[in-house]
Amino acid sequence: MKSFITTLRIKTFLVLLTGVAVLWSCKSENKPQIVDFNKAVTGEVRAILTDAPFVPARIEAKHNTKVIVELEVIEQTMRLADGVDYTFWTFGGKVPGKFIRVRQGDLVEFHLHNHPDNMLPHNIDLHAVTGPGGGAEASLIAPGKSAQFSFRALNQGLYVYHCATAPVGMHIANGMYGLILVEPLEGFPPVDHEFYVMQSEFYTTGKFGEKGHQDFDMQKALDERPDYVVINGAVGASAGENAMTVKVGETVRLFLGNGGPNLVSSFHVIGEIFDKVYVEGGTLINHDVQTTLIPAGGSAIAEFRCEVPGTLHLVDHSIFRAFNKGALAQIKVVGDENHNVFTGKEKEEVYLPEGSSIQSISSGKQSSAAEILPEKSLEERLAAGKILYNQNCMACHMDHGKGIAGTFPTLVNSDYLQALPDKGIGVILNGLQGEILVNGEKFNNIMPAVSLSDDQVASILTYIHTNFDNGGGLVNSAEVREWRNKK
Ligand code: HEC
Ligand SMILES: [Cu+2]
Repeated sequence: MKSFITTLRIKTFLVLLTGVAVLWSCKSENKPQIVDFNKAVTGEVRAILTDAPFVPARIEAKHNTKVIVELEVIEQTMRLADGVDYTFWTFGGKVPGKFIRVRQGDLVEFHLHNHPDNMLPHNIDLHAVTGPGGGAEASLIAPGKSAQFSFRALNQGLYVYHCATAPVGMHIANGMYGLILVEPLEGFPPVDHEFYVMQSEFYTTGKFGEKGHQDFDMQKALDERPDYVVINGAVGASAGENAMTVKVGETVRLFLGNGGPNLVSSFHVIGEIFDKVYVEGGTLINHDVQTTLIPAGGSAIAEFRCEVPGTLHLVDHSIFRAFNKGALAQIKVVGDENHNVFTGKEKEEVYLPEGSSIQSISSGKQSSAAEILPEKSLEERLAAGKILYNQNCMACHMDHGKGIAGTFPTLVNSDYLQALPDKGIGVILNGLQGEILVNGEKFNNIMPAVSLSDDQVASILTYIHTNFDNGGGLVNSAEVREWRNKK
């Protein structure tokens, strides 16, 4: 009896082992081609294409089919940022280009149209294509022409497509990229929302924010020094009024792409953790990810559930790109608070350990307070004051003295500052604490004393009074010296 059971166990074990081996061989390096491309597809559908941040619904047929894609290249001038225009070259009239959705095994009949008003020839290289140039040679056309080619979507994945007409870099830099999703025939698991989010850079003759029409700057592109790094084609394209919206408790799948042409994106969502990431847009799934890398000409798929309300910021965590070059989008999550997940600020209070008083910050390049320098002209004080402000004050009072509501008072047209008989010398040298009223807004916080020389205080105050709309006026170091001596 015992030996019978043992034999049975061994047999079961062997059967299991064979099963594992079969599975293993499917997963191994030489993954067999699971699409039988000699088998004809049945029926046909016309692909519905969408502009970012929207994603087309999946094709519902149970079997592989012929998917007809019609994509039109349009060269046109559009908004890059407020007051900034750019002549974009587009797949479908927007940047990024239209989102295309097919299934693994589908036959894609692709029609590329080059609008007759365009100036240049264009084509398309889809990374989802198995074939020369991803279709580039097969689709190269002059303005006023159409080209057709077909391909079988052999591999599952989220793929970038782009123009590959010489100079390739320039066609991509001007906006010619988008995403094509090849999903498994049975589809991805259902989620509440799917969004299309694609990063890219623009190289403009003018600096970031410089008004008017901007042209492409080849030298900046060669140097890989973009003025704009944007999500969905323009600064704020999917933020503010155009933010994506979802409800608390809903699940989100982001189809992420990076058109480049040069930079790699460290994609992060401030306030969320990706439950799942399809690494590089392929079939490998990673879990519990904070930041996922999206190569130029590559992709990723990220999924998460929104547990609490608030605004999520989608950024390239190469963070100057997000806050200074435009690489920021938003998802607004609306619904009820869940304090079991996140409480919000429970309280804020002054932190002054016993025996301590207002701290002082000493400036790095401090010249001795006693040192008497010759007085400077207004221009010299403004130039020096700007640099000193940025080093010593901007961290709290923000760029151009804007302040932060409720925490750091504004220095712009400040009635509090203008009413100070010492022009603000005391605030800088002594610090400030206790309740104050600035332009009608109450603050009760602590400003540490900033240790600076007479000359430096004079320059900062001259700058703040003149450039931040406080009535102007030169402050001399003699006044600061006098203030110190009186004390
Ligand atoms: C660590 C943060 C911090 C730094 C650095 C800082 N401040 Fe302040 N500042 C504050 C806070 C907080 C207040 C409000 C204090 C209160 O509530 O009583 C304030 C108040 C002021 C005020 C009066 C209110 C107003 O808006 O007119 C002036 C003027 C001022 N700061 C100037 C400066 C200047 C100039 C510098 C740089 C030399 C500087 N501050 C650096 C935090 C800071
Ligand atoms: Cu092109």
